[in-house]
Amino acid sequence: MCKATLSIVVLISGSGSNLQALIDDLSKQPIKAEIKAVISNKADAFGLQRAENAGIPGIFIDHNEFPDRTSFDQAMISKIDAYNPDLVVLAGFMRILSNDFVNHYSGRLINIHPSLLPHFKGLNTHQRALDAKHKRHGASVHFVSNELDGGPVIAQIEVTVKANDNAESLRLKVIKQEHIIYPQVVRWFAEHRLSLQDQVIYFDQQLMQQPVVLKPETA
Ligand code: NHR
Ligand code: GAR
Repeated sequence: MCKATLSIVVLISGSGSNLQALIDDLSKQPIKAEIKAVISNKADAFGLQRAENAGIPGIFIDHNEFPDRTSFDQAMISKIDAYNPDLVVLAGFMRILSNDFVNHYSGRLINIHPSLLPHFKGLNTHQRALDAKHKRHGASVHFVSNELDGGPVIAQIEVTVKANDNAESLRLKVIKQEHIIYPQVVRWFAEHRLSLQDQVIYFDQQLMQQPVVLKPETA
C-alpha cells in the first residue's frame, strides 16, 4: 500500500539547528515526509530564516499579544491545524504548552530535550548535569504529555562528561547528537513504525519497554 506523505509542523523559539537537521535529512533521504510550516514565538528566531531559505512558510506568533497561555495556545492550534499535520515537532520551543494543546495533539506531538530523561527536566540542563557530577549526559526525544518533560521517551543518545567540560562545551556535544537522533525519530514516524496508545509507545507493533539508545557519532 502506498501511504500518503507525512505532514509536519515544527515549533521553534531560537536558532533552529534541530530544524535545519530535519530539513537536511528530509532533502537527502527518500522519505515521505514534508515540513509544511515552521512556527516561532520569537520574531528574531534564526530558525524562521532557515525556514525561508528552505522555501517553508515561517509564521511568527507573539505570545506577548495574548492575555494568557490558553489563548496563545488556541491561536497556535488554529495556525497549526491549517496545515493538517500528522506530526508536530517541538525543536527548541521554549513555551510550556497547556493541557488542552497537548491533548489536542496527543500521539503526534514530540519534543527533544537536552538531558537523559528522567534526569534534569526543565531548563539549564547542562549546568545541572555538571553540578550533579554526572559522567553521562545527552538528549532524549519524547512524546509530549501533560507532565512537563515527562512523556514517554522514544529514544536517547549519550555523551560522556569530561573533567574539563563546562555548560557550553557540553551543550555543543549534546546538540551535535540531537541532530542525529531527532531526524532518526522523525523517519521512524514517517515510516509508520512509531505510535502512542494510552501513553505507551509501540515500535514496529511491539510495546516499547525502554527507549531506543542510539550510538553517538564520534568526532
Ligand atoms: N509543554 C508541555 N505541556 N509538556 C512538555 O513536555 C513540554 C512543553 C513545552 C515545551 C520543551 C521543554 C524542554 O525540552 C517543552 C516540553 C520550556 C520550558 C519553560 O520553562 C520548560 C521545558 C521546555 C520548554 N519555559 C518558560 C515558560 O514559562 C519560558 C522560558 C523562556 O521563554 O526562556 O514557558 O526543556
Ligand atoms: C536544543 O538543545 C534543544 O534540545 C533545547 O534547545 C535547543 C534548541 O536548539 N530545547 C530545550 O531546551 C527546550 N526547553 P536549536 O534551536 O538550535 O534547535
